Amino acid sequence: MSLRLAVIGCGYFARNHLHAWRDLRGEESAPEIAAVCDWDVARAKAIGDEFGVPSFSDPSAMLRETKLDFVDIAAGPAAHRHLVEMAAAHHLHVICQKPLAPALSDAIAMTTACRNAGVHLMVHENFRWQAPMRAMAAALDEGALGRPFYGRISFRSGHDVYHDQPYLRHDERFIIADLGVHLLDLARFFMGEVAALHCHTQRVDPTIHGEDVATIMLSMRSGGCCVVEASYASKPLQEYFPQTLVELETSRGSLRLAGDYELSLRSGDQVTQRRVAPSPRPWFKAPGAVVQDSVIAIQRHWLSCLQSGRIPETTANDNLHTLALVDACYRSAASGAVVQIPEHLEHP
Ligand code: NAD
Ligand code: 89V
Repeated sequence: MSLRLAVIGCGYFARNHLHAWRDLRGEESAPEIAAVCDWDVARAKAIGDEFGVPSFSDPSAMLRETKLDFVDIAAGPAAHRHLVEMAAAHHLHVICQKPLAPALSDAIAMTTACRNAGVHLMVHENFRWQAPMRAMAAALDEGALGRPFYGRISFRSGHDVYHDQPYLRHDERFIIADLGVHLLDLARFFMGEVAALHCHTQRVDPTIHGEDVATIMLSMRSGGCCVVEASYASKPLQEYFPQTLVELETSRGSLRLAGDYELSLRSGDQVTQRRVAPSPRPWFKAPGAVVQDSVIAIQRHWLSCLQSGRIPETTANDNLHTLALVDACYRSAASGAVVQIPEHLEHP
């Protein structure tokens, strides 16, 4: 069955969504892009013309006038709550970009609105869908490596991220809210839930408003620990933007994802190495291939869940645990204290 969707928000990242939906048309799920919408009329029209679909500048008019199964929200975080609640009022399922909302309380309200409307709400949390991350998770799932007791998840770059995303210069909460959210999700993906954390932040570039460096130490409920590092102020010897580097030590081995997708695995005394690079597509733009490829993977997952009735991996409900960590990081950075993470989130 082909599912009809509309993309709301036609800015920098939406192009990846649209290309991925278009490529997925060739697969069994065969989604149909029914419309696009951006309150910037020219932007909506340009992207609508490019992808051969009707464009709207008013989301509510689009939802009234278009037959849809779900909405794909690629607008900025400040618009997410309003748009998600509008889609839920039209009884439409929603996939929404990260961060789900600027504040945890908004994310909780959105989760509740979708649950009450009986629709699925999944967060477009794509880093865990990067090809090398799936390969690492598959190696852990095989069981021979045992459980991870130490992790290091590192994204340190000097790339000019402000060129494509100028709004990041103005965010009071910057690198943890925008990029850390991906890395904290990866930490949960590989190592489970967090019991406590400590976070140190810096603003190295004085011309931006928020923090551009964060170093986070997570104490996991399993007893393990994980260091999460994010920096846009680094001048690394080798620039790997937008690759995330990962090291995991487990009870019976170790895994290391180095630059250029080089994945090394030690299991017992055996060491193996392979390259897990994304498969190229004509619309990928260097150096973003690994991220663009993960957009296809997460959108494929969403379609397959909607069609089969399976629960997606990063439901809004699941993502509240990641957002609670984002919130805790800012509290820890402000106070200097270790912040305990409650096992159960208090929400209606
Ligand atoms: P952008 O500013 O380039 O584009 C957002 C667009 O949404 C703009 O064109 C704006 O006019 C439109 N918009 C905002 N509110 C709207 C509303 N209420 N109705 C209709 N249109 C509206 O931003 P971007 O860089 O494309 O980022 C969009 C989202 O994608 C953000 O949440 C960002 O964090 C996320 N993002 C995710 C990744 C990833 O890898 N997952 C990468 C980059 C950006
Ligand atoms: O994935 C993102 O959210 C992007 C980037 C990796 C550049 O920070 O904003």
